[in-house]
Amino acid sequence: MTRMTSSEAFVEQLVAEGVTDIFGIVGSAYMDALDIFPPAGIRLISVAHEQNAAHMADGYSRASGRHGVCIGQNGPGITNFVTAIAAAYWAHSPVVAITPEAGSASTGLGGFQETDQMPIFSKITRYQAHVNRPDRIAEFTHRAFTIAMAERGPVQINIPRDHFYGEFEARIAPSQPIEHGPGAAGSVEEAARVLARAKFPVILMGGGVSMAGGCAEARALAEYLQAPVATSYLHNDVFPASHPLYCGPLGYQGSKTAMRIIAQADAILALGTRLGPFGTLPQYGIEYWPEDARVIQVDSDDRMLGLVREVEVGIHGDARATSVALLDQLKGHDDIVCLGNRDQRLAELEAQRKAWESELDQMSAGDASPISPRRALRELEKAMPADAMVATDIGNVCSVANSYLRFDEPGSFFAAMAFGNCGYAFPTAMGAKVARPDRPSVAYVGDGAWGMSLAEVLTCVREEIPTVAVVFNNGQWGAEKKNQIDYYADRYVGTNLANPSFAEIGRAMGADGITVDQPDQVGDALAQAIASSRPTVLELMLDQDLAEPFRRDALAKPVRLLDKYKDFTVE
Ligand SMILES: Cc1ncc(C[n+]2csc(CCOP(=O)(O)OP(=O)(O)O)c2C)c(N)n1
Ligand SMILES: [Mg+2]
Repeated sequence: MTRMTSSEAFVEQLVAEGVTDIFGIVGSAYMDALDIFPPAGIRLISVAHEQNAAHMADGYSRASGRHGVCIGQNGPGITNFVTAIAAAYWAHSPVVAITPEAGSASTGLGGFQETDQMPIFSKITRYQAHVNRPDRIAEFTHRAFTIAMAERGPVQINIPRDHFYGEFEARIAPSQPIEHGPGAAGSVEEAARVLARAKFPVILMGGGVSMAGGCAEARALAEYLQAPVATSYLHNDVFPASHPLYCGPLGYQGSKTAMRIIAQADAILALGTRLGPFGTLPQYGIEYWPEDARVIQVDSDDRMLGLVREVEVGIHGDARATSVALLDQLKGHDDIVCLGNRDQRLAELEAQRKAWESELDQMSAGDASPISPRRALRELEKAMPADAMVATDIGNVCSVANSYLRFDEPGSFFAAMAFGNCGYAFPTAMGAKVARPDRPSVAYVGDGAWGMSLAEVLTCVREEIPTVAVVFNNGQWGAEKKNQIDYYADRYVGTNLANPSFAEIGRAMGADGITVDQPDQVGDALAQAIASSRPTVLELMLDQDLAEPFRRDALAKPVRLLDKYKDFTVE
């Protein structure tokens, strides 16, 4: 025990948890602690909006495998976090939101910048600590950091601003990593029996595989069975795209190869995926989920087992440890059925892969100006350096990118995941760049969503974070306009955009700005932006072509009963 002030105990605990970077906006509420960030070796990355600070913390954690931390002023600074913490929750990112609160002496009096900060985050965090006494600040901080990583999600440390002051004897705990095991032995044995008997096993790998650091172990299992591997929605980077067993991603704008292969499976090993409902919806008119297949699901969160789809074997285990245990078990089987038909299965995979690639090539061949979205995505794909990290936003063009984003290393793809908020990609790519300055970091963003993010170009310049924003300028909130085209007889309400030059705005903010309207210049422009090591806004002038909408599953043709609205239907 050492005598310290509350701010010192808090900052020392951050140091013990390995914190070196915190994203946020300065505020009086925590200034006493902030004052000693520099001597503690902690950098405050000062941003333009707190939502983006929390997205940056998310990107930082996804790129580094460490905690991402954000902080802001009590009240409005903290409520600005909400959208990004919800996004981190569904991305399973260990983000630590430090939320200074109005002073405890005046709680409930409606003083300055007061709101009850605990209920707001109650459904989007894994753990909430309210620091009820200054002398417990290090203890609560330690607990929050431990749970964020163990349970893979955001946590909140809520600190009444007066609790940064005070003196006491404090103990600083070392950071405490918690390992998950392979799951119950009986379940692993049962799963191995199911896999050994299967004629056409397919492995579906989700984010849990890379979060567990288990990509190599999962790959070894796939190779042993010679089982094709599909990746779950927006987790394209958990298996190497160049591997002969890889089929590509499932879900919206995913790979037809993956869909046509998984449709043939008689057993599915769902590894580190909750089988999210949006990620397994029919696509391209293909009802690919094989309803009769035997399903084994492995997840480190027991609540995910059997949640969305019924499973025959549910294993509460870590994707890495369970892969190792399953492979061990399978090595004890001398009757693995699918090894007998390996050549037919691999030939089928190769045929499906060729068919989908040539379909993609055909769809991506347009050479007009403005550029067709698919051509732009193909050119970006070809020019993307192997070590690049790519974050994608929510929008029509960004979603189509799912078919064109291939990676050989885990920790390379940071999509907006299931919360699906516009404005996710750019700050996330910035956070990733802070975590991994040695790797190029690129965000794909639609022009509508860019309006939510572009202020952070200021941060890129001020804080020297050379992120590349590829802005798809199609003059529309395209993904939503597509619904008005398909369901509302082209009645456009709020979906057309009149844009300035985003490249010029970028330059005015001190970044580089490039506008490209010729398809054959896209790749060079990306290469130039990455090589320059300067924050760059790369604006691509696209045509207004739109792919399939997001939510055919959830929309219906309009019905109007009142006379006044009778024309607002479709034929
Ligand atoms: C914060 C937020 N607001 C609104 C939406 C609804 N939404 C989904 S996609 C989309 C349009 C995106 O337009 P843009 O960024 O220009 O990309 P495009 O679809 O044109 O490629 C909107 C408004 C959302 N997902 N998130
Ligand atoms: Mg757009």
